Amino acid sequence: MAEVEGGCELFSAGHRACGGCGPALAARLLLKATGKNVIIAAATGCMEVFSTPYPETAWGVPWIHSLFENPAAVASGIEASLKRQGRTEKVVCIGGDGSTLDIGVLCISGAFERGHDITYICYDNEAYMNTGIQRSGATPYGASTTTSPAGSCSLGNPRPKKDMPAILAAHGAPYVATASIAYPNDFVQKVERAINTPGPCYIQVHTPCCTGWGFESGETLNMAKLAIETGLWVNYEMVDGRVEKAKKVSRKPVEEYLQKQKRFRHLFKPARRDDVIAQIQGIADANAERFGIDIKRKESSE
Ligand SMILES: Cc1ncc(C[n+]2csc(CCOP(=O)(O)OP(=O)(O)O)c2C)c(N)n1
Ligand code: SF4
Repeated sequence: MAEVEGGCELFSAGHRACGGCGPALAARLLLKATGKNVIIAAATGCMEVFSTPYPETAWGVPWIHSLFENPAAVASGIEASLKRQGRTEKVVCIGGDGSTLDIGVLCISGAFERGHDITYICYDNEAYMNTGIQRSGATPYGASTTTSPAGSCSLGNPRPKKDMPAILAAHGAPYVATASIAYPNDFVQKVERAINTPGPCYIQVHTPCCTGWGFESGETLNMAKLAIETGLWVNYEMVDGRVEKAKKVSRKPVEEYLQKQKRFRHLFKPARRDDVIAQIQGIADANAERFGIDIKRKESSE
């Protein structure tokens, strides 16, 4: 692990993220994994805004921002140029879930189909946070956002999360993984593996947003951990399209996660919506089945 360079974090403190921001921690961990020999292509979004208010920057490595939908195209050009010059820098894209799962899909698909040697990191805070908490393709079923507001005619977001890892695995990506800031060493190791795997690689890291989800800023890591413990987020690796490793858990009921966040408050007040909570439990159960994450209790010998 590159850890720190000359006693300094490569992603420095003093940026303008909310206290307890999950994506800010992901950026710090990302640069611990890459070290200095990297060029970052960044999308528009919270991370770009809080980390690079001109003329300041928190990034202690070369960093370029263009348009919301563009980082994969920009990274493709950088990678092709570096290859031609015989240079060794790694090329890493970083974008939020709105940029990655919705608006940037065309450029990402093109970069992966062409086989560029890049690593794409999506920090998944499950909505378009920078512009005021609009739903994205990664917003979970039942969450209230400003464009899927819960009310008398709506139970919140009506669609499940889009399966972006599977979409990019289907492009022939040699390495695709999910990670969580609740398990920092695992995330760092996955970034190291991705940047050292030739070809286009993808990591989607779960990064709770205290402001958009509605929980206390000191609870960010607990929220990330609960997502995994309930099975609503699964940490796994896919090599050449096959799931190789998924983190096993003794699952908790999804309620323990939902009731701690304002975006799901309407499922508990003014009246409990057991039907919707059961549907969300069904999503966690399906995840557990698909990835085989349940730690089985020992059968009684009697
Ligand atoms: C093509 C385009 N559409 C919309 C915007 C406005 N915009 C800027 S940031 C942003 C939200 C970004 O959401 P996400 O990618 O999820 O990152 P987050 O803010 O959550 O970190 C939007 C919609 C834009 N800059 N460009
Ligand atoms: S709104 Fe969310 S993602 Fe944006 S800086 Fe605040 S905590 Fe971070």
